[in-house]
Amino acid sequence: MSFQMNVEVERKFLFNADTLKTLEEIKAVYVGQRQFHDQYFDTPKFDLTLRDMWLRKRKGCWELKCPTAEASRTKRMSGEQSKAAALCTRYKEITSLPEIQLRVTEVIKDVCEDQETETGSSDQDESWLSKMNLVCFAEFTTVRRSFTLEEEGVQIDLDQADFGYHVGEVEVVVPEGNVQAALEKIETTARKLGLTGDQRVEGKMNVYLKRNHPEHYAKLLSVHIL
Ligand code: V4E
Repeated sequence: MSFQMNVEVERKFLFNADTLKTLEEIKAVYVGQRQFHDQYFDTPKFDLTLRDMWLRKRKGCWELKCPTAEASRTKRMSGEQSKAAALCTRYKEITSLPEIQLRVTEVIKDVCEDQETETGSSDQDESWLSKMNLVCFAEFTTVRRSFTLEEEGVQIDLDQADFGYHVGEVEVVVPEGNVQAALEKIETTARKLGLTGDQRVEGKMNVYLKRNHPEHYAKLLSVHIL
Protein backbone atom coordinates (compact mmCIF):
# COMPACT_ATOMS: atom_id res chain seq x y z
CA MET A 1 0.00 0.00 0.00
CA SER A 2 1.31 3.46 -0.76
CA PHE A 3 -0.18 6.73 0.38
CA GLN A 4 0.56 10.21 -0.79
CA MET A 5 2.64 12.40 1.39
CA ASN A 6 2.61 16.16 1.56
CA VAL A 7 5.56 18.11 0.28
CA GLU A 8 6.62 21.45 1.68
CA VAL A 9 7.87 23.73 -1.10
CA GLU A 10 9.69 26.82 0.13
CA ARG A 11 11.58 29.84 -1.10
CA LYS A 12 13.66 31.82 1.34
CA PHE A 13 14.10 35.58 0.93
CA LEU A 14 15.76 38.49 2.63
CA PHE A 15 13.35 40.95 4.20
CA ASN A 16 13.64 44.50 5.46
CA ALA A 17 11.53 47.23 7.07
CA ASP A 18 9.53 47.72 3.83
CA THR A 19 8.43 44.08 3.69
CA LEU A 20 5.58 44.61 6.19
CA LYS A 21 4.20 47.43 4.03
CA THR A 22 4.43 45.24 0.92
CA LEU A 23 2.64 42.38 2.70
CA GLU A 24 -0.19 44.77 3.54
CA GLU A 25 -0.34 46.03 -0.06
CA ILE A 26 -0.64 42.52 -1.50
CA LYS A 27 -3.43 41.80 1.02
CA ALA A 28 -1.54 39.17 2.99
CA VAL A 29 -3.42 38.49 6.22
CA TYR A 30 -1.40 38.60 9.45
CA VAL A 31 -1.85 35.30 11.27
CA GLY A 32 0.21 36.09 14.37
CA GLN A 33 3.55 35.77 16.09
CA ARG A 34 4.92 32.70 17.84
CA GLN A 35 8.18 31.64 19.32
CA PHE A 36 9.68 28.15 19.18
CA HIS A 37 12.88 26.44 20.19
CA ASP A 38 14.29 23.90 17.71
CA GLN A 39 16.69 21.11 18.60
CA TYR A 40 18.28 19.25 15.67
CA PHE A 41 19.67 15.72 16.06
CA ASP A 42 22.12 13.58 14.13
CA THR A 43 24.72 10.89 14.72
CA PRO A 44 28.21 12.14 15.69
CA LYS A 45 29.24 11.41 12.06
CA PHE A 46 26.26 13.38 10.69
CA ASP A 47 24.80 10.38 8.84
CA LEU A 48 21.34 12.00 8.55
CA THR A 49 22.21 15.50 7.39
CA LEU A 50 24.74 14.09 4.89
CA ARG A 51 21.66 12.40 3.35
CA ASP A 52 19.75 15.70 3.53
CA MET A 53 17.57 14.37 6.38
CA TRP A 54 16.78 16.88 9.14
CA LEU A 55 15.49 15.53 12.44
CA ARG A 56 14.23 18.07 14.91
CA LYS A 57 12.15 18.54 18.04
CA ARG A 58 9.96 21.63 18.05
CA LYS A 59 7.43 22.41 20.77
CA GLY A 60 7.64 18.83 22.10
CA CYS A 61 6.93 17.25 18.68
CA TRP A 62 9.29 15.32 16.41
CA GLU A 63 9.64 16.23 12.75
CA LEU A 64 11.80 14.74 10.00
CA LYS A 65 12.40 16.57 6.74
CA CYS A 66 13.45 14.26 3.91
CA PRO A 67 14.23 14.98 0.26
CA THR A 68 11.56 14.23 -2.33
CA ALA A 69 12.17 11.95 -5.31
CA GLU A 70 11.00 14.45 -7.92
CA ALA A 71 14.20 16.41 -8.60
CA SER A 72 14.45 15.03 -12.17
CA ARG A 73 11.19 16.79 -13.09
CA THR A 74 13.00 20.14 -13.24
CA LYS A 75 14.59 18.79 -16.46
CA ARG A 76 11.22 19.08 -18.22
CA MET A 77 10.84 22.75 -17.31
CA SER A 78 11.51 25.79 -19.47
CA GLY A 79 14.59 27.91 -18.71
CA GLU A 80 12.65 30.48 -16.67
CA GLN A 81 10.69 27.81 -14.80
CA SER A 82 13.80 25.88 -13.84
CA LYS A 83 15.56 29.06 -12.67
CA ALA A 84 12.62 29.82 -10.39
CA ALA A 85 12.46 26.20 -9.22
CA ALA A 86 16.16 26.25 -8.33
CA LEU A 87 15.43 28.95 -5.76
CA CYS A 88 13.00 26.65 -3.95
CA THR A 89 13.48 23.66 -1.69
CA ARG A 90 11.10 20.73 -1.45
CA TYR A 91 10.97 18.34 1.47
CA LYS A 92 8.61 15.72 2.79
CA GLU A 93 7.81 16.49 6.38
CA ILE A 94 7.17 13.41 8.51
CA THR A 95 5.60 13.98 11.91
CA SER A 96 4.62 10.46 13.00
CA LEU A 97 7.24 9.28 15.51
CA PRO A 98 7.12 5.56 14.50
CA GLU A 99 7.59 6.56 10.84
CA ILE A 100 10.47 8.87 11.81
CA GLN A 101 12.12 6.09 13.80
CA LEU A 102 11.75 3.68 10.87
CA ARG A 103 13.36 6.12 8.44
CA VAL A 104 16.21 6.90 10.83
CA THR A 105 16.73 3.17 11.52
CA GLU A 106 17.09 2.54 7.77
CA VAL A 107 19.99 5.02 7.66
CA ILE A 108 21.61 3.80 10.87
CA LYS A 109 21.39 0.19 9.63
CA ASP A 110 23.07 1.25 6.39
CA VAL A 111 26.06 2.66 8.22
CA CYS A 112 26.17 0.16 11.09
CA GLU A 113 25.01 -3.34 10.12
CA ASP A 114 24.81 -4.80 13.63
CA GLN A 115 22.82 -1.93 15.14
CA GLU A 116 19.74 -3.25 16.99
CA THR A 117 17.04 -0.62 17.17
CA GLU A 118 13.52 -0.78 18.45
CA THR A 119 10.88 1.64 17.30
CA GLY A 120 7.67 2.77 18.94
CA SER A 121 7.77 5.18 21.85
CA SER A 122 6.00 8.31 22.99
CA ASP A 123 7.17 11.82 22.06
CA GLN A 124 8.39 12.23 25.65
CA ASP A 125 10.36 8.96 25.88
CA GLU A 126 13.75 9.89 24.43
CA SER A 127 15.57 6.60 25.03
CA TRP A 128 15.42 5.85 21.27
CA LEU A 129 17.82 8.77 20.68
CA SER A 130 20.72 7.18 22.56
CA LYS A 131 19.88 3.73 21.10
CA MET A 132 20.26 5.22 17.64
CA ASN A 133 23.32 7.23 18.66
CA LEU A 134 21.61 10.55 18.02
CA VAL A 135 22.83 13.74 19.66
CA CYS A 136 21.71 17.34 19.48
CA PHE A 137 24.03 19.29 17.17
CA ALA A 138 22.09 22.56 16.84
CA GLU A 139 19.54 24.45 18.86
CA PHE A 140 18.12 27.90 18.59
CA THR A 141 14.98 29.91 19.21
CA THR A 142 12.99 31.61 16.47
CA VAL A 143 10.40 34.37 16.68
CA ARG A 144 8.12 33.92 13.68
CA ARG A 145 5.56 36.36 12.27
CA SER A 146 3.21 34.56 9.87
CA PHE A 147 1.05 35.88 7.06
CA THR A 148 -1.19 34.12 4.59
CA LEU A 149 -2.51 34.64 1.08
CA GLU A 150 -5.49 32.51 1.93
CA GLU A 151 -7.00 31.99 -1.53
CA GLU A 152 -3.68 30.86 -2.98
CA GLY A 153 -2.82 28.64 0.01
CA VAL A 154 0.49 30.46 0.47
CA GLN A 155 2.11 31.12 3.85
CA ILE A 156 4.74 33.79 4.34
CA ASP A 157 6.89 33.68 7.46
CA LEU A 158 9.30 36.31 8.74
CA ASP A 159 11.76 34.58 11.10
CA GLN A 160 14.15 36.15 13.59
CA ALA A 161 16.59 33.62 15.07
CA ASP A 162 18.21 34.25 18.46
CA PHE A 163 21.73 34.01 17.01
CA GLY A 164 21.25 37.23 15.04
CA TYR A 165 19.95 36.14 11.63
CA HIS A 166 16.62 36.92 10.07
CA VAL A 167 15.09 35.40 6.97
CA GLY A 168 11.72 35.21 5.26
CA GLU A 169 10.12 32.24 3.54
CA VAL A 170 7.24 31.71 1.14
CA GLU A 171 5.79 28.26 1.69
CA VAL A 172 3.19 26.08 0.01
CA VAL A 173 2.29 22.57 1.17
CA VAL A 174 0.94 20.21 -1.53
CA PRO A 175 0.43 16.48 -2.14
CA GLU A 176 3.57 14.91 -3.66
CA GLY A 177 2.36 15.07 -7.30
CA ASN A 178 1.48 18.78 -7.22
CA VAL A 179 4.92 20.33 -6.76
CA GLN A 180 4.75 22.17 -10.10
CA ALA A 181 1.60 24.01 -9.01
CA ALA A 182 3.31 24.96 -5.73
CA LEU A 183 6.36 26.30 -7.60
CA GLU A 184 4.09 28.47 -9.73
CA LYS A 185 2.30 29.87 -6.66
CA ILE A 186 5.64 30.65 -5.06
CA GLU A 187 6.87 32.39 -8.21
CA THR A 188 3.69 34.50 -8.40
CA THR A 189 4.04 35.44 -4.72
CA ALA A 190 7.74 36.25 -5.14
CA ARG A 191 6.83 38.67 -7.95
CA LYS A 192 4.14 40.29 -5.80
CA LEU A 193 6.69 40.72 -3.02
CA GLY A 194 9.11 42.26 -5.53
CA LEU A 195 11.76 39.63 -4.84
CA THR A 196 14.70 40.00 -7.12
CA GLY A 197 17.95 38.10 -7.40
CA ASP A 198 18.61 34.62 -8.65
CA GLN A 199 20.71 33.38 -5.74
CA ARG A 200 19.33 31.03 -3.12
CA VAL A 201 19.05 32.80 0.22
CA GLU A 202 20.62 31.04 3.20
CA GLY A 203 18.33 29.44 5.75
CA LYS A 204 18.82 29.68 9.51
CA MET A 205 20.62 26.33 9.62
CA ASN A 206 23.16 27.37 6.97
CA VAL A 207 24.19 30.34 9.06
CA TYR A 208 24.10 28.36 12.31
CA LEU A 209 26.33 25.58 10.92
CA LYS A 210 28.74 28.01 9.30
CA ARG A 211 29.32 29.57 12.72
CA ASN A 212 29.12 26.53 14.99
CA HIS A 213 30.17 23.50 12.86
CA PRO A 214 32.26 25.00 10.05
CA GLU A 215 33.77 21.65 9.00
CA HIS A 216 30.40 19.98 8.66
CA TYR A 217 29.05 23.06 6.91
CA ALA A 218 31.88 22.84 4.35
CA LYS A 219 31.17 19.13 3.82
CA LEU A 220 27.44 19.78 3.24
CA LEU A 221 28.35 22.48 0.74
CA SER A 222 30.78 20.21 -1.06
CA VAL A 223 28.14 17.48 -1.50
CA HIS A 224 25.54 20.10 -2.56
CA ILE A 225 23.17 19.56 0.35
CA LEU A 226 23.43 23.21 1.35
C1 V4E B 1 15.55 21.28 5.14
C2 V4E B 1 16.72 21.89 5.80
C3 V4E B 1 16.80 22.11 7.14
C4 V4E B 1 15.78 21.86 8.15
C5 V4E B 1 15.15 23.16 8.53
O1 V4E B 1 14.42 23.60 7.44
P1 V4E B 1 14.10 25.14 7.23
O2 V4E B 1 12.99 25.22 6.24
O3 V4E B 1 15.30 25.89 6.90
O4 V4E B 1 13.65 25.60 8.70
P2 V4E B 1 12.34 26.32 9.20
O5 V4E B 1 12.55 26.70 10.62
O6 V4E B 1 11.99 27.43 8.30
O7 V4E B 1 11.27 25.16 9.09
P3 V4E B 1 9.68 25.23 8.88
O8 V4E B 1 9.09 25.89 10.09
O9 V4E B 1 9.41 25.99 7.61
O10 V4E B 1 9.30 23.77 8.77
S1 V4E B 1 18.25 22.80 7.52
C6 V4E B 1 18.78 22.76 5.94
N1 V4E B 1 17.86 22.27 5.14
C7 V4E B 1 18.12 22.21 3.74
C8 V4E B 1 17.98 23.60 3.12
C9 V4E B 1 18.67 23.90 1.95
N2 V4E B 1 19.43 23.01 1.35
N3 V4E B 1 18.56 25.14 1.40
C10 V4E B 1 17.80 26.08 1.99
C11 V4E B 1 17.69 27.44 1.37
N4 V4E B 1 17.11 25.82 3.11
C12 V4E B 1 17.21 24.60 3.67
